[in-house]
Amino acid sequence: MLTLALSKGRIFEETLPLLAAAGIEVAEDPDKSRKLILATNRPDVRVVLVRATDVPTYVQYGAADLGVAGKDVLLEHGAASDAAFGGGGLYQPLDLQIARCRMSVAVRDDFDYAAAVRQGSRIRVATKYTSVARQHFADKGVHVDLIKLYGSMELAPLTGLADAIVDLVSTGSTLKANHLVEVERIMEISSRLVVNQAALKLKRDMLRPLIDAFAGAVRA
Ligand code: PRT
Ligand code: MG
Repeated sequence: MLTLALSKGRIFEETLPLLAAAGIEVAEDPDKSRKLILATNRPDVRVVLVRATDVPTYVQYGAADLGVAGKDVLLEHGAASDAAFGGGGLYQPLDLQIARCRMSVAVRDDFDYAAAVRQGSRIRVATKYTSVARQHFADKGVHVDLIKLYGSMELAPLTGLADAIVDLVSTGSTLKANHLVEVERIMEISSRLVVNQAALKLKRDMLRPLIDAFAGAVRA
């Protein structure tokens, strides 16, 4: 049995065509059922639905053989995971080029970020991505106080919790609707295939064709 960990929403939706290229069809619609384990047209392949941030954990511990996770999630997971797992015990064979966005710094449209940086002020930054943010500002020599949030980062500058946020941006409409402006792009983000290293050896005959089909679909 192969177990694939996916999160509901954009990752699930955008992984479906890749699965189709490997001849796999998910038998149920996650929006219409409350099931957390979904069957496929292949009796030896199933999908488990987990929170986006939990995908690397399921794969690392082998509860899922493979999964799809954003680079944002993988970077934060890698920073937090036990060194004994050698960087998470996760093999990352493919950039699937799906769920693309960028990680950026944004501030209220009336906040002069450039001036704050120039003056060497301490900037309060709210984010879910504390390790990427810490590294980014350290590289720039900008002094920051990081405030860890788990959601709705956009609210932080509007309520005075923070001067800036580090968040994901795709169309930019969420920033715009909340009077925020993007002042720095930190990195491009897309989702990666992650595979459990032990499974790669033990289930190679099942995994290899699937990885190859995904790779072919990404190139196409
Ligand atoms: O939503 P939930 O709290 O359950 O979990 P999650 O946010 O971790 O999952 P999900 O499904 O929303 O995101 C999964 C992955 O999709 C992320 O890890 C990213 O790699 C990727 N992705 C791609 C995005 C976006 N685009 C994106 N736009 N994830 C989140 N957003 C959010 C962003 O945080 C911001 O609030 O959408 C808003 C901005 O969108 P625009 O279009 O208004 O700019
Ligand atoms: Mg979300």
